[in-house]
Amino acid sequence: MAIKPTDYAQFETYKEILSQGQVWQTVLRELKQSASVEKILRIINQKSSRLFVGCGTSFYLAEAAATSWTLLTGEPAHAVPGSEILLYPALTRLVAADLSAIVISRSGRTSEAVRAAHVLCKEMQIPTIGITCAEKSELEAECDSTLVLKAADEKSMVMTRSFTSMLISLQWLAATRAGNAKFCNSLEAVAAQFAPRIPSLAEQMESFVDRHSFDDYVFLGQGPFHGLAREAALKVMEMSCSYSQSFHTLEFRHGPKAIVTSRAALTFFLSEAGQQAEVEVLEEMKELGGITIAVCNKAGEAIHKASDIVLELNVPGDELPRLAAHIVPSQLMGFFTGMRKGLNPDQPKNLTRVVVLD
Ligand code: F1P
Repeated sequence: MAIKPTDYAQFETYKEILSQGQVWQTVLRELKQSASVEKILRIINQKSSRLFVGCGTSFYLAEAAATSWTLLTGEPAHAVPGSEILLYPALTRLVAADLSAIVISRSGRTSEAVRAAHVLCKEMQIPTIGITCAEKSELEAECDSTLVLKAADEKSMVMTRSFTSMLISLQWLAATRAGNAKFCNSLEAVAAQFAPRIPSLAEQMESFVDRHSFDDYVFLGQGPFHGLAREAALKVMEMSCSYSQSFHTLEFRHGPKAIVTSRAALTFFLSEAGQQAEVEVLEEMKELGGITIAVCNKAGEAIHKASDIVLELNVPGDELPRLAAHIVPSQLMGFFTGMRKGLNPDQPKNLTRVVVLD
């Protein structure tokens, strides 16, 4: 039985995806008024390099935040999953003297994230802050200070607005650290301008998903878009139980393109910095017979010609402040693909909201 668009509103995941522009505005307003921001920046600034840590979506968020941090501040930053800190502590201990750490967890309860925060903060004496959407969490108890984004919390199992909200908050912190007030204003402008765009992106994606059927999903992005590509692959995997992978865009030529057929959905996160080189890959994959999906701010003729669908954000200004908005079409792809397969994206198979280990 066909589902009417109004019926989607009964799904928490759908409501949370659509709420993103509004929630970002609240999160940014609260950040500006937050009493803890000054302390958090003082802790982060004690050292010269940053380590971002998380699990699952929060790890891909760590990757996007680390690249954003370096681009905004010029400071070295990298990301690892919480498990790396636990299983290979020597890799972090070697560079610990220069590090401050940012541990990310929506729930603040994921065992690997909480234990990683403990090892970093209490055992390695690395200045450590947490970022979460939950109040009074186990994570908070292990960190020197914690930023809590209550407005971004979710009922859903799958992380959508918590991912984007924590990403823009970390970009906001980096820009504040760099004294870049213009960037902070741009984040607010993006939140306001993108909010009314989401329903039309949803309509576009719903109709695309209805008209296609795929065996493989691939997500491609470079620089700050690579973390987004990994998160996009996870969204489609979690919500639709589909086989889904991610690569750096130009890496796709080096072997992975072997899977390209008309049953492979290839999503390109097109940056402005690397667009010419990325569009060349897009054109080649179209030639090979893949179904191509372009996510970009504004598409020119070449992108339209080489794409089966173009999802334009249409938000004026620089690229980095609108980074988070680029993930929304893939969140919608995961949701509609899951619905079309008869799954309930609010209750993904085999998943729990938090992975808590004994
Ligand atoms: C992280 C996470 C989610 C994933 C799954 C289990 O949670 O790995 O990304 O979708 O539901 O939890 P958190 O540490 O950010 O709360």
